[in-house]
Amino acid sequence: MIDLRSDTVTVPTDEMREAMARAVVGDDVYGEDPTINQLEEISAFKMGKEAGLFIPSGTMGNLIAMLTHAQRGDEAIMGDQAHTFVYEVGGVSALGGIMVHTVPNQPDGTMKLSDLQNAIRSEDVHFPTSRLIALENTHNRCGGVVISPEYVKSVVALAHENGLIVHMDGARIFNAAIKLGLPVHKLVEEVDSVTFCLSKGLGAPVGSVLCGNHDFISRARRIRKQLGGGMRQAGILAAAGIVALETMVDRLHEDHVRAQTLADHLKNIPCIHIRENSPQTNMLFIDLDENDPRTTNQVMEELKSLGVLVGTSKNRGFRLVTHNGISDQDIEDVSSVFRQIMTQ
Ligand code: TLP
Repeated sequence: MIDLRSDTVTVPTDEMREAMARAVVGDDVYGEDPTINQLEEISAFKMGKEAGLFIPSGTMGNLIAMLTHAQRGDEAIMGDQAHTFVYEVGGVSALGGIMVHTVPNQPDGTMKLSDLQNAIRSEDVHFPTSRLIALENTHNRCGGVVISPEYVKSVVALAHENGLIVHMDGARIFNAAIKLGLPVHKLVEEVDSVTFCLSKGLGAPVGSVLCGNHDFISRARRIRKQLGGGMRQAGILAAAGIVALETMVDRLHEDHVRAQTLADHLKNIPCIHIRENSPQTNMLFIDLDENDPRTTNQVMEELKSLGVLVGTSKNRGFRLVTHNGISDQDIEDVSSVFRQIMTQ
């Protein structure tokens, strides 16, 4: 099977497995796992923040960040296509009593500054308190698109002027940094907190890291424990994360090139439309022509029967994600399979 459903399907490299076997571990709830401490330090340094916190998943990282920044009845402003709004099971509201206030995401993944400004509540006894703005980079549902540091800066300026905090869901922030050719800290230097994932394009089996200042991270540590996310000898997982940061960042460029090659092949196939702006990083979004009589599910099943797994996207769309498990030959094979089923 050639699995293009997500970069979450990557498996640990041999080097990660060796590091996992050798990892020195301790009880992390006591702060005594040296490998986790090392991962947190490396992560904070890379993000240009004071401290880091190892978290089981990106979803829990975003949840912990928002529960730490906001109280029950506060409002979190985010895009209507944000992962935190669409794909996180409403956790911030269900578990934190935080109201979500969405504003439209533009096709480039940004939100208009005027929409953000209008979403910020004035001081009034009737209103919830606007507490934070959440950003996402790369932006998943908008096509794996890259958000520029200049835009982030303008959102943070607006937020801080109004007393709001900014959290960045940087699940794939390293893809954005590689695409822009900038050190990753340049993409997050203004934000108050950032989560990034080790278990997507970077290939580690488990884990994300939340970074911010010392005070925020010590409060986040308590919330992680409250949610049941305090892990014990999880240095065995952090060891893979360290290898991921050391060996897997620069190769993300290969995933971006392969996504572009796939787009170049597929654009010549009848009834396939490459979505505008796609691909910018490792996600290619395509749409099935409305004249094709098949449903996306039918096409997905046909692809599967020929050994190709893809994800679906809104309307008649598919998401194809390149990652460490996808080779140049796989790209050629996937293109042939698409050609076969679209021209039969
Ligand atoms: N995204 C997954 C699915 O949940 C959709 C995927 O396959 O892309 N932020 C962003 C921007 C993400 O794309 C994801 C995962 C997360 C957070 C959550 O990470 P995990 O899966 O570790 O909870």
